[in-house]
Amino acid sequence: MKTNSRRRTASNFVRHARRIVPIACCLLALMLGVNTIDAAERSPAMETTAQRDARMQWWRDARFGMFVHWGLYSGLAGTWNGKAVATKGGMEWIQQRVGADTGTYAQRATPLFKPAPGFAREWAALARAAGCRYLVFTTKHHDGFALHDSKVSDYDAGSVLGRDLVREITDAARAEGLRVGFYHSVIDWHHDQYAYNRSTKLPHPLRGKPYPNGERDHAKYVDYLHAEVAELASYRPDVLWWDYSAVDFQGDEAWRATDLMRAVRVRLPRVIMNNRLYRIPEAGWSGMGTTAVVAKLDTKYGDFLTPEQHIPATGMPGLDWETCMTLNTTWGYSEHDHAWKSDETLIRNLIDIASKGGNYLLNIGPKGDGSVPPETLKSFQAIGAWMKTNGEAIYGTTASPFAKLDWGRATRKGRVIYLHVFDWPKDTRLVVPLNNRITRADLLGSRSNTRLTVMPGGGGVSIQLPTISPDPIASVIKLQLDGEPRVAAGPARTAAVEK
Ligand code: JFZ
Repeated sequence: MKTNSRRRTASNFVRHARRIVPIACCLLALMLGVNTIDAAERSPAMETTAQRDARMQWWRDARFGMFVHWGLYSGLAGTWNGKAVATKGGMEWIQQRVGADTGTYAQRATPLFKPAPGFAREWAALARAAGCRYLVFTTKHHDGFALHDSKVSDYDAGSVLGRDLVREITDAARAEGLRVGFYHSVIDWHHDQYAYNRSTKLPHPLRGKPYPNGERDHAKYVDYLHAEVAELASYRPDVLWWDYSAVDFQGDEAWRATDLMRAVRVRLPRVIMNNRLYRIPEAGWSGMGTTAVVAKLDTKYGDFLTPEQHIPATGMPGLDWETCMTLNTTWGYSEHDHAWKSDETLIRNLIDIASKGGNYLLNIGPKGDGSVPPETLKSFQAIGAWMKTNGEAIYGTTASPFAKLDWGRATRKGRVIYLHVFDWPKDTRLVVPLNNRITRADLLGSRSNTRLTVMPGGGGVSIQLPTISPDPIASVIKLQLDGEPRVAAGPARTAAVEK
């Protein structure tokens, strides 16, 4: 809801002091050789590796987060004029898909967006039960509808519903012990100064068409975006998940990105931000499209890379990355999309990502009333059941020391290696290419763990397994090593036996 901001008058003294004091402090700090500059003023370039590691620690340990796409589009559920817009693809784009202007879209969508009381507690409880350590949700998607109570917009939950949904979701997540991230779209299909024709690649319902209101002053939109983000910073999110830029419209030109990121960092020195205000190779992008990701990131462009709907084949050694993925094929709820991934796919994806040193941000698309579709509940509960037994093989782990294992994946925690067995060996002997002495081996189980026997053999060590695997999706063996893992070259294989 908009209010008139009071004009403040600053005396000359205050204005001068504002300029001189920070400069004087910096000079003094440099002269004394002491680091008195507040962490908040640091650019990522000034951060030491130790400081960065400390800031990233919780996120790296978490490994698994819940993504939520929810907004005006959720009530429409992929349906327009009583017909399915599509059975596949992102229905949070429905306004663009049907080419509707904001007025028409809002008129249809608003009556269907009816968040039930306490809806957010269901999301948070589900995230926690699934073993997620953080929740990232859409504070504003491309349609421009903001979920908080904004003073700079009337197209927001405060104005339309008399509610602050960002507050409700953030509080519910924190009550479950989850960290909170804000997905915020810098693309905006509602704002009347957003100059959509400056990109031929970013989506807009009117792209290619003349501006209905004459020339647009994009700088005004950017001011609005910055003001909106300043409002959101007061909720103290742990993550800002920007979305997104194009090769022909990105960074400072499109969003005054350097200022935007700096403003957030000054307010929230420990915030973690993604790389989507940019679309250049230095920020991890090789072009447009969801798979155009390069393993490169100068941290001034963001803290982590964001491969979308895919898992990088070999991970991205030395970099922080997070694969975001849908459960079916849409981010926002669609009643027409039934292409749900199996529990096996979801759990093995989580393991595969952890074995490559990344995070999994798995999306749910609640309905217009905030309720979670039953298929989604089932999937997250299945992941939760697996995590309850095997979570220690995910949280706080780092990438596998092995290039490839024929039967599954591995994760590591110092001198402990977790083997995630996808294909249980028929001869009940699992060969692991390690030259270490194994001081202890346990098969993780839902009731109790089982001690296993390990012998040298097969070009490494050979573990004697029970005939039946405890979990057909993935059973985990915990190996305690005598020291740092020493990977064996493995038995020589000919092309004929390579699978
Ligand atoms: C973006 C959004 O458009 C989408 O709705 C969802 O929020 C997802 C997580 O992020 O998806 C993209 C981003 C970039 C491209 C395509 C889809 N791209 O570069 O082609």
